[in-house]
Amino acid sequence: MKIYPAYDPPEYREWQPDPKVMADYSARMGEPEIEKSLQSLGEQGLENLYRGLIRARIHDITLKRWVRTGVITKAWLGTGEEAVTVGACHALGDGDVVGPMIRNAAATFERGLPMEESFRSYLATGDGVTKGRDLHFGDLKYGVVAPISHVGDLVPVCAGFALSFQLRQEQKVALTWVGDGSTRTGAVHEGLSLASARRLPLIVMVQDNAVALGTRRDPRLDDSLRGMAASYGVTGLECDGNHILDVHACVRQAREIGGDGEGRVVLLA
Ligand SMILES: Cc1ncc(C[n+]2csc(CCOP(=O)(O)OP(=O)(O)O)c2C)c(N)n1
Ligand SMILES: [Mg+2]
Repeated sequence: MKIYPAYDPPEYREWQPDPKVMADYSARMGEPEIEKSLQSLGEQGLENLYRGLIRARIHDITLKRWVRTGVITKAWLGTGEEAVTVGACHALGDGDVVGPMIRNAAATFERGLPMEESFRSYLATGDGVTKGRDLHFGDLKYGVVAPISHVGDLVPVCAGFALSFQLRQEQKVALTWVGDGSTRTGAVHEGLSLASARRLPLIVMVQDNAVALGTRRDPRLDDSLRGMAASYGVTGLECDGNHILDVHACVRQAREIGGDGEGRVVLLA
């Protein structure tokens, strides 16, 4: 039989692990916070993390195939950035709320929505959560806020959720992801300013992939991103966004800070 390139992503043929990446990953393993995450996850938790990574990749492979075979014209993928979404979701508690951008679509199914909802949204079928109206989807039943197309807007929305948790004295946090490019929007500024002033239990994960929709980021933004937490007077943490245990450890810490009433954390990944 023949394997058609449209169905078999070529990047998986003859794939070899990169020894440096593997070594860098392993070198972090003895660190105390990563050790704490390993303890809290246990064997089942680790397997669930792995399942989450695979689910995210399968989701993207499906969408990519659909684009290549003309089923849909465009898809937003999180390929290569799965850890930052999956690791974060697995560090949250049951009642916490997430606001994923479409690159974080995996957050929807890590929080319990069936993966089919993503496909229904892309196909605009009438039986989906958005009833075919939008490919941006979520479901508050699972604590997943649906994004809109405008990048950055989930920050003030999630700050609102965090405010409701604080007012009701609920030990919950709201977490959202924001791309490095999107950190420059007014909405992010507004949401972070509110979270800072009110010490809201909000975790903003800056997903710093050094591109904004394919446009390379100006390196002058590096210092600004690193100084972002300090400039808003919020706690800043940094993790390797490709290291799922490091991501888990950082979000776990951010959540503990939220639970202490200190609230707001900007996490640079
Ligand atoms: C408010 C707003 N301005 C512009 C756009 C168009 N747009 C979509 S994605 C994107 C770049 C986002 O860059 P980044 O936040 O770094 O995300 P990445 O592409 O790296 O995931 C832009 C400008 C938009 N969706 N919303
Ligand atoms: Mg980016």
